[in-house]
Amino acid sequence: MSKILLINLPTSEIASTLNFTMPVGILSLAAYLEMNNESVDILDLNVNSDYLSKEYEYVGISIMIAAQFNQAYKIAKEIKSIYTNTKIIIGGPHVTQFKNDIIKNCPEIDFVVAGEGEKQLLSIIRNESIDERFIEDINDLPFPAYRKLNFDDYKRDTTNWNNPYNADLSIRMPIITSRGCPNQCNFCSLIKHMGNKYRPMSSNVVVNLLEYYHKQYGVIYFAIYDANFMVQTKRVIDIANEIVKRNLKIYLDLPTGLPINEHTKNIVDALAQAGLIRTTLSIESGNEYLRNKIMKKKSKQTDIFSAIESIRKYPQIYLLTDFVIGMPEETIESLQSTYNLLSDLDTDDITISIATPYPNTKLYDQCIKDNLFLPDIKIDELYKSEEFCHANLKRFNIRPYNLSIQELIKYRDKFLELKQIKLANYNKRIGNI
Ligand code: B12
Ligand code: SF4
Repeated sequence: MSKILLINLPTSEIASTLNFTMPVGILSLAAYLEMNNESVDILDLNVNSDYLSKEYEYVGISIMIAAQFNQAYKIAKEIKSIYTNTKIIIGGPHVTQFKNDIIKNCPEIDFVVAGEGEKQLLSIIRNESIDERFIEDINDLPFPAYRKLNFDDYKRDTTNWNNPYNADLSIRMPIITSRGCPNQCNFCSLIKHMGNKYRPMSSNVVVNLLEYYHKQYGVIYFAIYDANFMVQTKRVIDIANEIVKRNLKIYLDLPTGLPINEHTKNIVDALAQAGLIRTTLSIESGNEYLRNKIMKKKSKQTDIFSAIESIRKYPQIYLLTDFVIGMPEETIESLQSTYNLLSDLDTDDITISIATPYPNTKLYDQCIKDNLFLPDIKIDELYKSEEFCHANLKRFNIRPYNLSIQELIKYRDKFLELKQIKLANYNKRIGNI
C-alpha cells in the first residue's frame, strides 16, 4: 500500500475566472514530506480524475472554498467505501474557517487540519503528536514540488492576455514568497489561516527560486500569490533589483496587488524594470469612511490616484482594481462614491466581490451580533454551501443596515456594465479592436 496521495479539487464554477493554476498548497506539502523521506503522490483533479486506482494509507484533500466541500466529502466517502483502511485528512483555507462544523458533521473524515499543513501532516502520517500550525522561518522550507507536475497540463490559451513583449506566457507559475499578514482588514479570513506575523522568504531565496525554474524548466511568467507581498518595501525592491542584476528575462504578475501608499511609486518603478506586466490595486471602496474606518484599509483617496498614475507610466502593465460591495455599513451614497471613483480611475479591468462574512473575521462576528445574515442563509450549513463565496456575484449573504438587497443588485449590475466598458477601453488601447 502506498503512503499518501494529496488531492487538489477542481476549480469551482463559482470562481469569477475559471482559471486553475498549479496547486501550490499541496505542492508545498509534498516537498516537505519528501524532504522528510516520505513518498507522496499528487493528483490535481483539474487535469486527471482517477483517485480510486490505487490504495493509499492516507489521502489528503485540499479545500479552498465552501463550494468544493461536497465534492471533497463525496470523494472521501467513495475512497473509504473501497479502501476501508485508508485514512482521510483534509486541510486548506476553507477547513481552517469551518473546522468545528466539519468535525461535528463528517465522521468519515479522520483528520481535520487548520492552518499550515507541513508539520501537522508529517506528524499525522508518522503517528506523532506535534501540533505546530505555523512554520517559523519559511526559508527553511523546500521549494514546492512543481517537478511532480506535467507542466504541459498547465498551459493556457494566452491569446487574450496582456502580452506586451509577445512572449510565450502559456505557463504561468504561481509562487508564494511570504506567509501571514500584519494588517487587520475586517473581512479577511487569512489571518486565522496564516497568522498576523509576517514571515517572508529573504529576497535572495525568492530570486533563487525564480532563477531555478526559469533556467531548469524554461518558465518565464511567474505570478506572486502571497496574501500580502508588499509588507516590506525594501524586500520587494531588493527582489526586483536582484532580478535585474541577474539578468533574468522573466515576466511578473501580482494578482494579490500593490500597496496604496507613499511607497507605491518606488515599488512600481523597480518592479517594472524586473518584468511586471500585470497587477491589481485592492481599493475595496470609493467611500473613505467605509474603506479606512470600517474595513481597516489604510489608503487615502489622493494616494489611490497617485498609485494609478505611477502604474500608468508603464503602458505594458495591465491594471486590475478590486472592490467589495455590500458591507453592513454600505449605503446608496457609498455605492455611488465607489461607482464614481471607478468611472474616474484609469484601470483595465475591475473585480467585484460581494461582502462575505467568513468565520473568524470581525465582519462575521458583527453579522452574528446584529443578525445581518439573510433569512434563507443556514449558518450551520455554510461549511458545505455551494454559494458562499465572495466571488459569487449571484448571491448576497448579508443585509446592510441601511440598504436594500434590490439596491445592491442594481449597483452590482451597474458595476458589471462598467467592467465591460473598462475592458473595451483596454482592448482599444492595445489595438485589439
Ligand atoms: C493561489 C490562490 C488561488 C489559485 C489556486 C491555486 C491552488 N489550488 O493552489 C487560484 C487563482 C486558482 C485561486 C482561485 C480562487 N480563490 Co484563491 N487563493 C490563492 C491564494 C492567493 C494563495 C493560496 C496559496 O497557494 N497559499 C500558499 C499555500 C502554501 O497555502 P495553502 O494553499 O493555504 O496551503 C497550506 C494550508 O492551507 C494547508 N493545506 C492546504 N491543503 C491541505 C490539504 C491537507 C490534507 C492538509 C493537511 C493541509 C493542507 O497546508 C498548506 C501548506 O502550509 C490564497 C490567499 C493566500 N495567500 O493564501 C487565495 C484564497 C485561498 N482564495 C480564495 C478564493 C475565495 C478563491 C476564489 C473563489 C477566487 C475567485 N475570485 O475566483 C477562487 C476559487 C478557486 C477554486 N478552487 O474553486 C480565498 C479563500 C477564502 C476562504 N475560504 O477563507 C483565499 C484565502 C483568498 C481570500 N482571502 O480571499 N486561488
Ligand atoms: S485583506 Fe490582504 S492586507 Fe488585509 S489583512 Fe487580509 S491579507 Fe492582509
